[in-house]
Amino acid sequence: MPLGKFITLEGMEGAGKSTNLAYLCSMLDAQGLVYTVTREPGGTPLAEEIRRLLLAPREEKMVPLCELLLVFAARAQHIEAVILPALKRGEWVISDRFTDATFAYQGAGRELGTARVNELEQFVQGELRPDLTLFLDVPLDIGMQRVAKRGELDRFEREQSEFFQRVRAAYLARIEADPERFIHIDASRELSIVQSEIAKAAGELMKNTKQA
Ligand code: T5A
Repeated sequence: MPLGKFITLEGMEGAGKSTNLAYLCSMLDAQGLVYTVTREPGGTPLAEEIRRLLLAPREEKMVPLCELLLVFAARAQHIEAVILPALKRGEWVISDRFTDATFAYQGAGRELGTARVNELEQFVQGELRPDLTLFLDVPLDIGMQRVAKRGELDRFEREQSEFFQRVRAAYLARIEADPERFIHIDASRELSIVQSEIAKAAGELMKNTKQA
Protein backbone atom coordinates (compact mmCIF):
# COMPACT_ATOMS: atom_id res chain seq x y z
CA MET A 1 0.00 0.00 0.00
CA PRO A 2 1.50 3.41 -0.94
CA LEU A 3 2.06 5.81 1.95
CA GLY A 4 -0.51 8.56 2.46
CA LYS A 5 0.41 12.23 2.09
CA PHE A 6 1.46 14.41 4.99
CA ILE A 7 0.24 18.03 4.98
CA THR A 8 1.09 20.57 7.67
CA LEU A 9 -0.30 24.02 8.39
CA GLU A 10 1.96 26.66 9.84
CA GLY A 11 1.74 30.32 10.69
CA MET A 12 1.91 32.82 13.49
CA GLU A 13 -0.70 33.03 16.25
CA GLY A 14 -4.20 33.62 14.91
CA ALA A 15 -3.16 33.03 11.30
CA GLY A 16 -6.22 30.84 10.75
CA LYS A 17 -4.64 27.40 10.82
CA SER A 18 -7.48 25.67 12.67
CA THR A 19 -10.12 27.42 10.56
CA ASN A 20 -8.45 26.42 7.31
CA LEU A 21 -7.64 22.93 8.49
CA ALA A 22 -11.38 22.29 8.71
CA TYR A 23 -11.71 23.57 5.16
CA LEU A 24 -8.91 21.30 3.94
CA CYS A 25 -10.66 18.31 5.52
CA SER A 26 -13.86 19.17 3.69
CA MET A 27 -11.86 19.03 0.44
CA LEU A 28 -10.48 15.60 1.30
CA ASP A 29 -13.97 14.41 2.23
CA ALA A 30 -15.28 15.55 -1.13
CA GLN A 31 -12.58 13.43 -2.81
CA GLY A 32 -13.42 10.42 -0.64
CA LEU A 33 -9.90 10.38 0.83
CA VAL A 34 -9.32 8.85 4.24
CA TYR A 35 -7.32 11.08 6.57
CA THR A 36 -6.21 11.69 10.14
CA VAL A 37 -6.33 15.18 11.61
CA THR A 38 -3.93 16.04 14.35
CA ARG A 39 -1.92 18.84 15.90
CA GLU A 40 1.33 19.77 17.57
CA PRO A 41 2.31 20.04 20.25
CA GLY A 42 -0.10 17.23 21.02
CA GLY A 43 -1.96 14.63 19.03
CA THR A 44 -1.96 11.79 21.62
CA PRO A 45 -3.10 11.86 25.27
CA LEU A 46 0.51 11.92 26.51
CA ALA A 47 1.61 14.51 23.95
CA GLU A 48 -1.43 16.64 24.88
CA GLU A 49 -0.21 16.56 28.50
CA ILE A 50 3.15 17.86 27.30
CA ARG A 51 1.29 20.54 25.31
CA ARG A 52 -0.36 21.71 28.50
CA LEU A 53 3.05 21.98 30.17
CA LEU A 54 4.35 23.99 27.23
CA LEU A 55 1.45 26.42 26.92
CA ALA A 56 0.58 27.11 30.56
CA PRO A 57 1.87 30.44 31.84
CA ARG A 58 3.98 29.74 34.93
CA GLU A 59 6.05 31.60 37.48
CA GLU A 60 9.17 29.51 36.95
CA LYS A 61 10.80 30.45 33.66
CA MET A 62 11.00 27.45 31.34
CA VAL A 63 14.50 27.47 29.90
CA PRO A 64 14.63 27.28 26.08
CA LEU A 65 16.37 23.91 26.01
CA CYS A 66 13.69 22.39 28.25
CA GLU A 67 11.06 23.81 25.89
CA LEU A 68 12.84 22.38 22.84
CA LEU A 69 13.18 18.92 24.36
CA LEU A 70 9.56 18.87 25.50
CA VAL A 71 8.45 19.75 21.97
CA PHE A 72 10.46 16.87 20.55
CA ALA A 73 9.40 14.48 23.34
CA ALA A 74 5.78 15.14 22.40
CA ARG A 75 6.66 14.76 18.72
CA ALA A 76 8.35 11.40 19.23
CA GLN A 77 5.18 10.06 20.84
CA HIS A 78 2.97 11.65 18.19
CA ILE A 79 4.96 10.28 15.27
CA GLU A 80 5.12 6.73 16.53
CA ALA A 81 1.55 6.53 17.85
CA VAL A 82 -0.35 8.54 15.25
CA ILE A 83 1.47 9.89 12.20
CA LEU A 84 3.42 6.88 10.96
CA PRO A 85 0.64 4.32 11.55
CA ALA A 86 -1.82 6.53 9.63
CA LEU A 87 0.57 7.09 6.72
CA LYS A 88 1.32 3.37 6.59
CA ARG A 89 -2.41 2.64 6.38
CA GLY A 90 -2.39 4.85 3.29
CA GLU A 91 -4.24 7.70 5.01
CA TRP A 92 -3.45 11.34 4.56
CA VAL A 93 -2.30 13.12 7.70
CA ILE A 94 -3.14 16.77 8.27
CA SER A 95 -1.31 18.36 11.17
CA ASP A 96 -1.86 21.80 12.67
CA ARG A 97 1.87 22.64 13.02
CA PHE A 98 4.91 20.38 12.94
CA THR A 99 8.69 20.81 13.01
CA ASP A 100 8.81 24.05 11.00
CA ALA A 101 7.28 25.59 14.12
CA THR A 102 10.22 24.30 16.17
CA PHE A 103 12.72 25.90 13.80
CA ALA A 104 10.72 29.12 14.02
CA TYR A 105 9.78 29.28 17.73
CA GLN A 106 12.64 27.48 19.48
CA GLY A 107 15.39 27.83 16.87
CA ALA A 108 14.75 31.52 16.11
CA GLY A 109 12.27 32.82 18.69
CA ARG A 110 14.21 31.34 21.63
CA GLU A 111 17.50 31.78 19.73
CA LEU A 112 18.61 28.16 20.14
CA GLY A 113 19.80 28.10 16.54
CA THR A 114 19.08 25.86 13.58
CA ALA A 115 21.83 23.27 14.12
CA ARG A 116 20.37 21.86 17.33
CA VAL A 117 16.87 21.66 15.86
CA ASN A 118 18.29 19.97 12.75
CA GLU A 119 19.97 17.33 14.89
CA LEU A 120 16.83 16.59 16.87
CA GLU A 121 14.73 16.54 13.71
CA GLN A 122 16.98 13.86 12.27
CA PHE A 123 17.14 11.93 15.55
CA VAL A 124 13.39 11.94 16.23
CA GLN A 125 11.93 11.87 12.74
CA GLY A 126 14.43 10.00 10.58
CA GLU A 127 13.27 10.64 7.02
CA LEU A 128 9.76 11.82 7.91
CA ARG A 129 9.03 15.27 6.45
CA PRO A 130 5.75 16.86 5.29
CA ASP A 131 4.85 16.55 1.60
CA LEU A 132 3.18 19.95 1.61
CA THR A 133 3.21 22.83 4.09
CA LEU A 134 0.74 25.68 3.93
CA PHE A 135 2.19 28.77 5.57
CA LEU A 136 -0.58 31.18 6.52
CA ASP A 137 1.00 34.60 6.81
CA VAL A 138 -0.67 37.40 8.75
CA PRO A 139 0.82 40.55 10.23
CA LEU A 140 1.33 40.01 13.94
CA ASP A 141 -1.17 42.69 14.98
CA ILE A 142 -3.99 41.11 12.96
CA GLY A 143 -3.21 37.61 14.30
CA MET A 144 -3.02 38.83 17.89
CA GLN A 145 -6.32 40.72 17.54
CA ARG A 146 -7.95 37.47 16.41
CA VAL A 147 -6.36 35.53 19.30
CA ALA A 148 -7.20 38.17 21.91
CA LYS A 149 -10.92 37.76 21.15
CA ARG A 150 -10.62 34.21 22.51
CA GLY A 151 -9.64 35.36 26.00
CA GLU A 152 -6.62 34.44 28.11
CA LEU A 153 -3.26 34.31 26.33
CA ASP A 154 -0.99 31.24 26.53
CA ARG A 155 2.75 31.32 27.35
CA PHE A 156 3.77 31.93 23.72
CA GLU A 157 1.07 34.49 23.00
CA ARG A 158 2.48 36.58 25.89
CA GLU A 159 5.82 37.02 24.11
CA GLN A 160 7.06 40.39 22.86
CA SER A 161 6.93 41.48 19.23
CA GLU A 162 10.73 40.94 18.76
CA PHE A 163 10.17 37.26 19.50
CA PHE A 164 7.49 37.02 16.82
CA GLN A 165 9.60 38.97 14.34
CA ARG A 166 12.32 36.34 14.71
CA VAL A 167 9.70 33.57 14.37
CA ARG A 168 8.28 35.02 11.16
CA ALA A 169 11.74 35.66 9.67
CA ALA A 170 12.66 32.02 10.33
CA TYR A 171 9.51 30.77 8.60
CA LEU A 172 10.25 32.97 5.60
CA ALA A 173 13.84 31.67 5.44
CA ARG A 174 12.56 28.09 5.47
CA ILE A 175 10.12 28.84 2.67
CA GLU A 176 12.92 30.36 0.62
CA ALA A 177 15.13 27.32 1.23
CA ASP A 178 12.41 24.81 0.24
CA PRO A 179 9.96 26.49 -2.15
CA GLU A 180 8.76 23.13 -3.54
CA ARG A 181 7.26 22.06 -0.23
CA PHE A 182 5.79 25.36 0.98
CA ILE A 183 2.83 27.38 -0.21
CA HIS A 184 3.04 30.90 1.18
CA ILE A 185 -0.46 32.31 1.59
CA ASP A 186 -1.37 35.87 2.57
CA ALA A 187 -3.92 34.98 5.25
CA SER A 188 -4.83 38.56 6.14
CA ARG A 189 -7.32 38.52 3.25
CA GLU A 190 -10.93 37.36 3.28
CA LEU A 191 -11.34 33.72 4.24
CA SER A 192 -12.85 32.81 0.86
CA ILE A 193 -9.73 34.06 -0.96
CA VAL A 194 -7.40 32.27 1.46
CA GLN A 195 -9.39 29.07 0.96
CA SER A 196 -9.29 29.28 -2.82
CA GLU A 197 -5.46 29.25 -2.59
CA ILE A 198 -5.56 26.30 -0.22
CA ALA A 199 -7.87 24.46 -2.61
CA LYS A 200 -5.44 25.06 -5.47
CA ALA A 201 -2.40 23.76 -3.55
CA ALA A 202 -4.15 20.72 -2.10
CA GLY A 203 -5.82 20.02 -5.46
CA GLU A 204 -2.39 19.84 -7.14
CA LEU A 205 -1.14 17.36 -4.55
CA MET A 206 -4.27 15.22 -4.96
CA LYS A 207 -3.88 15.27 -8.74
CA ASN A 208 -0.20 14.31 -8.57
CA THR A 209 -0.97 11.54 -6.08
CA LYS A 210 -3.62 10.03 -8.35
CA GLN A 211 -1.27 10.17 -11.35
CA ALA A 212 1.65 8.58 -9.44
N1 T5A B 1 4.89 25.77 19.18
C1 T5A B 1 4.34 24.77 18.46
C2 T5A B 1 6.27 25.84 19.36
O1 T5A B 1 6.76 26.75 20.02
N2 T5A B 1 7.06 24.88 18.80
C3 T5A B 1 6.55 23.85 18.08
O2 T5A B 1 7.31 22.99 17.59
C4 T5A B 1 5.13 23.77 17.91
C5 T5A B 1 4.54 22.64 17.13
C6 T5A B 1 0.57 26.50 20.18
C7 T5A B 1 1.87 27.17 20.36
O3 T5A B 1 2.90 26.21 20.30
C8 T5A B 1 4.04 26.80 19.77
C9 T5A B 1 3.53 27.80 18.79
C10 T5A B 1 2.21 28.24 19.35
O4 T5A B 1 2.38 29.45 20.05
P1 T5A B 1 -1.20 26.50 18.29
O5 T5A B 1 -2.22 25.81 19.06
O6 T5A B 1 -1.09 26.15 16.87
O7 T5A B 1 0.29 26.27 18.86
O8 T5A B 1 -1.40 28.00 18.63
P2 T5A B 1 -1.82 29.21 17.80
O9 T5A B 1 -0.97 29.51 16.65
O10 T5A B 1 -1.91 30.25 18.87
O11 T5A B 1 -3.20 28.73 17.23
P3 T5A B 1 -4.45 29.59 17.14
O12 T5A B 1 -5.61 28.66 17.34
O13 T5A B 1 -4.37 30.77 18.00
O14 T5A B 1 -4.40 30.16 15.72
P4 T5A B 1 -4.92 29.61 14.38
O15 T5A B 1 -5.33 28.18 14.48
O16 T5A B 1 -3.89 29.95 13.39
O17 T5A B 1 -6.17 30.53 14.13
P5 T5A B 1 -7.72 30.14 14.12
O18 T5A B 1 -8.08 29.34 12.94
O19 T5A B 1 -8.12 29.65 15.47
O20 T5A B 1 -8.30 31.60 13.86
C11 T5A B 1 -8.28 32.59 14.86
C12 T5A B 1 -9.51 33.49 14.66
O21 T5A B 1 -9.36 34.21 13.44
C13 T5A B 1 -10.50 34.02 12.59
C14 T5A B 1 -11.11 32.71 13.04
O22 T5A B 1 -12.49 32.67 12.76
C15 T5A B 1 -10.83 32.72 14.54
O23 T5A B 1 -11.80 33.45 15.21
N3 T5A B 1 -9.99 33.98 11.20
C16 T5A B 1 -10.20 34.93 10.30
N4 T5A B 1 -10.89 36.10 10.37
C17 T5A B 1 -10.91 36.86 9.24
N5 T5A B 1 -10.29 36.53 8.08
C18 T5A B 1 -9.60 35.40 7.96
N6 T5A B 1 -8.95 35.10 6.82
C19 T5A B 1 -9.53 34.53 9.11
N7 T5A B 1 -8.91 33.35 9.36
C20 T5A B 1 -9.20 33.03 10.65
